[in-house]
Amino acid sequence: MSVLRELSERLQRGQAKEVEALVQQALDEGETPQRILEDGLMQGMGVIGERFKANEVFVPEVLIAARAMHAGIAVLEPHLVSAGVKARGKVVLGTVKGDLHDIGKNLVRMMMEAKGLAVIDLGVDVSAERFVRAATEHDADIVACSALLTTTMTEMRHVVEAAQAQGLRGRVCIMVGGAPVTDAFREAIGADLYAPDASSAADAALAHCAGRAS
Ligand code: B1M
Repeated sequence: MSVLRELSERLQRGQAKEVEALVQQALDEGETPQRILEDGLMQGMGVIGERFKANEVFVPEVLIAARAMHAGIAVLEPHLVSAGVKARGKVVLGTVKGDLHDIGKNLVRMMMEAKGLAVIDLGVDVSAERFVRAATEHDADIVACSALLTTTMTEMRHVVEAAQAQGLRGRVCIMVGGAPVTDAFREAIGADLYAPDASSAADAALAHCAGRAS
């Protein structure tokens, strides 16, 4: 089995130590950092994302695979930086003001990172003003808002309004998601993208950034 294939499979099994060692082995064998990232780590996490969407694996398996992915990226990161590998897009992510739920948001971050997107994670209880400030500071492509409560999902409207007030609409895409959020709600508040799960959120974000780049 090739080292990249084994890397992908060990990652899917969440074997962080083995993933670290295989990333180092692949580097020693002369694989490029880009290929290790895309054909090893991201490929493995992509399989997990698809299986999660199909209800074949669940939150714990995704979290364990993501931990293995982070272990591999930690070994790879200095080589990625020196090889000048660029992120495919920039996302400012957070759970909206008043809401402390972060398990789904963290899955969204992991899936997005696995697709090669740079994610600035603002954490939980994030005000509309903070989302917009961070989007400006980081020159983000996407502001991604998560909410788990029917009482806090209305905060997403404030994010759209704050982006509008700062002249960011049209420049920054606003994506919304979380258990009570629907596409009809997205439309009602004037946000741009809705995704029902973490894997679809990463796909939609990547498609948006790829569309902007071309
Ligand atoms: Co809370 N809670 N909770 N809670 N909690 C719910 C959400 C609730 C449905 C439970 C219930 O009553 N049955 C209910 C909400 C009711 C409603 O508004 N409709 C509820 C409540 C009421 C509350 C409190 C108000 C309880 C209280 O104190 N009286 C309180 C609020 C605190 C606050 O936020 N201010 C509260 C507190 C908590 C804990 C702190 C104890 C804990 C959170 C821990 C944490 O996140 N670190 C907690 C938990 C764990 C839950 C449940 C049990 C699980 C939520 C979860 O993590 N699911 C939940 C009941 C349930 O769902 N069974 C519940 C797993 C996660 C992977 O799914 O986050 O939906 P989810 O993410 C999905 C998708 O939604 C999507 O992708 C993910 C997976 O693919 N997604 C996005 C998420 N964000 C996205 C963003 C995107 C795209 C997709 O684009 C940007």
